[in-house]
Amino acid sequence: MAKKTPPAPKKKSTVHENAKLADLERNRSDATGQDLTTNQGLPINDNQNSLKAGPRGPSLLEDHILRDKITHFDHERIPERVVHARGSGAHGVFQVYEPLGKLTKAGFLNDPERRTPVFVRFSTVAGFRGSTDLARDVRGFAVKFYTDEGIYDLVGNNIPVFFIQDAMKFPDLVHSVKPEAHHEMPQAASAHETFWDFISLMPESMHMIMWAMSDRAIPRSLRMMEGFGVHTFRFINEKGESSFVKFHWKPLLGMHSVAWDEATKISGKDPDFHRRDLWEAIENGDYPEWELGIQVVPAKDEHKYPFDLLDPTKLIPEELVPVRRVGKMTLNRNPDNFFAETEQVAYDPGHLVPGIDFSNDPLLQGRLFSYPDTQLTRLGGPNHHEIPINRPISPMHNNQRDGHMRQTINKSHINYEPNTLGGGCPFQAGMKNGGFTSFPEPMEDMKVRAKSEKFMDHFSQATLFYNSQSKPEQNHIINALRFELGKVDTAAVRERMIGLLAFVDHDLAKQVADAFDIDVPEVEPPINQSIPADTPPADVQPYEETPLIQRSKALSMANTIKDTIRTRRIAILADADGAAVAKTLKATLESEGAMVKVIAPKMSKDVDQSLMTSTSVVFDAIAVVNQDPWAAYPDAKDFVSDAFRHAKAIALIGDAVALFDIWGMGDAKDAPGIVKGASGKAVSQSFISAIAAHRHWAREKDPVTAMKG
Ligand code: HDE
Repeated sequence: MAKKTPPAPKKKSTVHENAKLADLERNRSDATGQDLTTNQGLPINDNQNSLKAGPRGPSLLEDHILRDKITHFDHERIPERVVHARGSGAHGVFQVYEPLGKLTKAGFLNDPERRTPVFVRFSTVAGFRGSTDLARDVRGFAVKFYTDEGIYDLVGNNIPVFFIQDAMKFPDLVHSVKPEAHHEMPQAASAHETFWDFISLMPESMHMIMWAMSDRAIPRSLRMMEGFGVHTFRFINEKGESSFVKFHWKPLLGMHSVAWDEATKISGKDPDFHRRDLWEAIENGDYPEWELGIQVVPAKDEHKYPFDLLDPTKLIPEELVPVRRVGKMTLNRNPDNFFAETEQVAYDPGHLVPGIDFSNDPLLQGRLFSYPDTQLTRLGGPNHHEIPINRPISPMHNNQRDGHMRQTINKSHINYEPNTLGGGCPFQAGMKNGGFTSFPEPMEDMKVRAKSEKFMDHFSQATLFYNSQSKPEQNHIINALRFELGKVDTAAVRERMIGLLAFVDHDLAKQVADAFDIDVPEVEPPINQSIPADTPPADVQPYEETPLIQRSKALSMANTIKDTIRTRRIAILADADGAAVAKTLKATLESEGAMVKVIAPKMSKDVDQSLMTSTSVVFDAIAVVNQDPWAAYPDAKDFVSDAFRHAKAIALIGDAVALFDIWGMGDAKDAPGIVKGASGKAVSQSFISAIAAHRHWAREKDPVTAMKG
């Protein structure tokens, strides 16, 4: 699939980037060449011994140096985020391709020369701050834009829909998925009773469940996942005209995932796998890039679709409203200090700039309250906007004062408005000076606790998602559900889930039920269920003729870019006899942008890792040079058989192919994605194509059928 080349920016201006860098610089501390001091700047003479009444006597309360050190240490931790506690961040820039003035007056979306600084934090939702990166979970994808008109936060996820339709249910959802209240287990996993008990009673979650059980929930890399604003927002242009908009982030490296068995093994071998991958890519200059996409719905079409634009459990199929790619974000700098930047960053969907506004999505409306509220506890008070990572680059003036940890020293005693003593300042900006105005949406209705009728269709898009998956992707969903429900003790919960799945797709329900010997109830299928097998994917039919589209090409990761091995991690197993072959192959793969490690039984010059310290689950592909010495090592067998099980490209060079017979994997040597040749040169081109294809899922076996023999 050809990669779209974005139009080159006319001229690069770094003025805004520099403003943020200078702002952060003022707060950076560098101790190189400096003496140790207390927090008050008192030079410290002895950092080894506390002050005592004699060498064997008790410590003295007067030891202000010990107290200065220990008091600060005692308060080093702040509460972790209630959700999204585990995260990794990076700085970067955003640049729009061409002015979007017809749609929005937002300055950063209108000046292609402006490089707007951004800080992005990716996260998992359910686990604690130290939990594994490879949990089956939604990933947060939160972007803070430091624009000329103030901070704009696009606080999204890597899945375009959500579990629930109304903020009222969020605490229930989160309580159910977090570790259970009595014994605080399991960590970072939805595979437990309380979650599925809740879900089995929430049919509105079924679309999201399809995504969460798909490979989207176990990404290969944070750099290789899509991002979504989820809710419908509004654009407003200079004329005050409004349209609805959904935001997308499209990764230029394509979207890729790992296998579930691999994810569980990575969690043991390298729980920081995603964090490390992001950090290393940026350190190596392989800057992750995403294009910003927008789906725009004119105001007049608000009620045109069979779903409600305000319903966060629905997406707008790209076949109905194409995604227009309007700009590019590049992450180009790792934080200097995890706590100061990644931990203290405070996102808020309520941080808006003129030209962008909310819709009435009831989930979004609830979020507007939650984010600033939670920061009061997490960051300790109302001045968290003064923390360097949260400060806007645009000037900030108002009459708010005081509070915990106030940093700003406001000079005037005039802290009210209107005033004459301060010359009336700070003035209301007014619209002409870029003052923010909400879209004047007409409102007249009864106060009710209710939802619009279109919110009640809980299954059509769950079925659309399932229908749109390739066969291996469908199998992964089935197996994820078998795994998750297999961790549920209460039979009635499992049965309720099978009942809900039957509304999504009868065969899906049947295959999941097969692992538990549950009968699938006969249910009235939703309108677009059980489409004929020969229906081509990505049918585009005008809405007037077909109210619900049946398959969407954009929903399957099988259709993502597969033309590059850039930044892919490749292991070459080669001892001294294979060193020359390894060296040439490594050079060829690196010239294509891959990251290659040579692995031998022992560490030595030209060897990056020993067999003992490495594992194939942290690589995308492996090559084995020669049969010797690998046949003698059980670890080498695990290395290769895992790579085979996880459907990775494997190159067998020289007589390495014999290993498959020695290890009882003889049938496997002719499977897809296995490349054989006498030398590195002989295999390199086919190996590169096999790696670019990412995974060769045709090799997988159905675990339940396999168990049955
Ligand atoms: Fe959040 N969410 N959320 N959320 N969310 C938080 O805010 C909340 C929702 C998302 O890297 C919290 O600062 C409510 C949808 C991300 O710092 C909290 C509801 C989406 C992050 C909160 C939702 C998100 C958060 C916890 C339903 C995708 C991490 C700490 C009404 C569009 C941001 C914090 C970061 C974090 C509340 C639903 C994304 C508790 C009440 C939908 C990426 O305020």
